[in-house]
Amino acid sequence: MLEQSIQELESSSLARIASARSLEELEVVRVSVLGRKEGALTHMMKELGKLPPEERKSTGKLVNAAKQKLEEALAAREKQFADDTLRARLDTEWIDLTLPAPGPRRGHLHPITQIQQELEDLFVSLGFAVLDGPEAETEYHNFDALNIPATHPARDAQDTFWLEGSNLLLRTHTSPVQVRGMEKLGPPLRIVAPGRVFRNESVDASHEHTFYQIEGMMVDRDVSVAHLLYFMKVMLAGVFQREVSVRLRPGYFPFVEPGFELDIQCLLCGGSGCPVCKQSGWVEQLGCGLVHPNVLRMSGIDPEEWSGFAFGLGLTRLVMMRYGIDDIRHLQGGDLRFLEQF
Ligand code: 2NL
Repeated sequence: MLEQSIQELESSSLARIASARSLEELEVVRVSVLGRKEGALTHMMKELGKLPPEERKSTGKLVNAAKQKLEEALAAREKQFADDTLRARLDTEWIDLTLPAPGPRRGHLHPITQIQQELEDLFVSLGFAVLDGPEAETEYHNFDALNIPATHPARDAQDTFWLEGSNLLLRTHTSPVQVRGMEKLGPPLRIVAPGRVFRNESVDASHEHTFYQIEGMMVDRDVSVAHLLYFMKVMLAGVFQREVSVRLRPGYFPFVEPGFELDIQCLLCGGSGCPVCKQSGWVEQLGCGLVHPNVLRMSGIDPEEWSGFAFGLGLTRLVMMRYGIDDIRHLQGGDLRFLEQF
């Protein structure tokens, strides 16, 4: 009786193994036949103990033979699936060994560096010299020489990184480079000072402790706001590759008098109002003014004989404006998927 069930189970299981169409289906068959709890053959093996001893041996042999046969059939079918998968891959994937090697991957300059170098070239073409200076500065060059009083909040440790064990600080603007330029070159002069500057601020969505700016100044006889406006318009037209309309508003910086905030008419909407210009039609672009007489005097230039204009702007804002980038963190982060677009 049991012998016949074994035969039947064996042949039906072999048929199921042969018709299984995937590894998953094969696993279902394995569990239902050889599974430790539910397997039909496993159940039969447990039944053997109930047989009289003389039958137990021969039937046991049969069950074991069936088990071995089924295990082999399962393994063979499993290998067949693996072989089929591999063959399918070999049929679709191939490597062209005659292709030339791709070569080393080229990097490129960060968009902030690109715009800095463009501005340097532009100002050189206008007769300006590009100056460099220390990032760790004296209190005198960063503050006193710029007419920034000891009571000014910028001089507080909350706003400036002071270096321990020296009188030095991390420059908060590139103005000290221009102070050094005035001291060294004397008038007349045209200089720009691009570079990295530092503020002691907690970092959030719109604040970084390290950022990039460019400042510039021209000192000569009878320099006026008209000269200032001319150079600002040439600079902005160069950056944005088109004519720009500008307007001046009063602005306070201790080192200029008068001081201005310069806005450009929004490049995205042309002045009719959009989210970028917050519906005003104008976007703040830079600070500027005529160099304060105290500042000229402290660097050894006679304000009765000479006058000058000066300006300063952040390079990040300029890049964002040029490419229509809405989040400052894209530029500060190192994600190459973003940076490789430029
Ligand atoms: C801003 C405004 C400005 C200056 C920077 C300057 C430098 C010297 C003398 C006079 Cl040595 N002025 N620089 C003048 C006006 C504005 O920067 O918003 N910068 C990011």
